[in-house]
Amino acid sequence: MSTTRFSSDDGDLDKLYEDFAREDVQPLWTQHGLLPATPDGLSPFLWKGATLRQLAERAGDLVGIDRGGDRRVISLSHPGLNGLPFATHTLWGALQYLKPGELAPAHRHSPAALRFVTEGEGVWTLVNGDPLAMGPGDVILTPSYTWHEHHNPGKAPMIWFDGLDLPLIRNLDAVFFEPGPDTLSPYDPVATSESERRYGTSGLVPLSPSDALKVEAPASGVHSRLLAYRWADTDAALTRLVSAAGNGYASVRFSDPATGRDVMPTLRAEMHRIAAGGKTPTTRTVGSSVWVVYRGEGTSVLNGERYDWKAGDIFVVPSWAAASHAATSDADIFVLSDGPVIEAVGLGGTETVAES
Ligand code: GTQ
Ligand code: FE2
Repeated sequence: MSTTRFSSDDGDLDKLYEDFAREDVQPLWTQHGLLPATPDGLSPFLWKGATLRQLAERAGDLVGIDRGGDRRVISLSHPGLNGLPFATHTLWGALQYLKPGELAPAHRHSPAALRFVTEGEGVWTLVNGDPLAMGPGDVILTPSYTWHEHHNPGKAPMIWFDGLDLPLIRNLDAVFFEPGPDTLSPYDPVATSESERRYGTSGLVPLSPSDALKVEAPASGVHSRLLAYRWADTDAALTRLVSAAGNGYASVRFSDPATGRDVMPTLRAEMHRIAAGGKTPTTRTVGSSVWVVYRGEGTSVLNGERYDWKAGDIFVVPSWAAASHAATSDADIFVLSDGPVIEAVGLGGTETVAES
């Protein structure tokens, strides 16, 4: 790659531009869009769930698990990102497909990940050996540097949403990766993981560390020690909140039970419920997000454009995009965002936009 050469009709200036390029420097005065008035890096975009599912199934027929990082994953590639396999500048969103009997073998890496199960069940994700059952609506964490493997001992293929901070960590050039053994770690398929047994009671955290979890302290605060958030709990919380709020919508943030902070330092996870006929105000937030429709149908208006969605669809809300969401049938939407990173650097913010 060579440095961009700018040009001018003025011969002396043009010669200067030529020398700039040869010496690998660039003038600021020729850069356009480097400092936009407000974030403008990306457009909203929506992928249809039915299409994604079909493509994942075809990959299941044609591609073994051994190709491509030991994962059969189809990543969302935002057309505004020049062919990169990224949903936004900071967020990876993907569908992972695992057939009966298959193992996506253990590995670990510096990028942090979570899984949101849109449908199906039967897969176990082992995190540092702790077996986490995966079922519809569950959120499963595989934090930075934790060993993780996915195993499908069931009879049906399973598909789920993967969210990672991979684009961010790549741009920070801080990706580390280590493969584990090819074979499955032995595990007991118990419905309640060690992580849930210890940290799964809201409002109560244990005082002593756990050898089984291979952690030094009960709660270091680096990432949540609770690694599975079950749909039954999320659903119950949203039901209570919607009735308490009385305006047809409510949202919850998945949090570290010991600190109340986000589940991981780079990733925020939320569930939004909008009852049939409900509509949220229009807001804009610094930082990008990926919205995974779990249930229901509706329409979002993003920077003035309509995006109709239903269960399985996934869409991107870019940084500072004006967004409102309305449901025509009871809707639940899982949201992954880079909010904790934006806030850590002091740039967080949300504002309500007046309705026109
Ligand atoms: O399941 O470990 O979508 O490492 C991307 C990278 C999933 C995984 C992805 C990964 C994984
Ligand atoms: Fe991984």
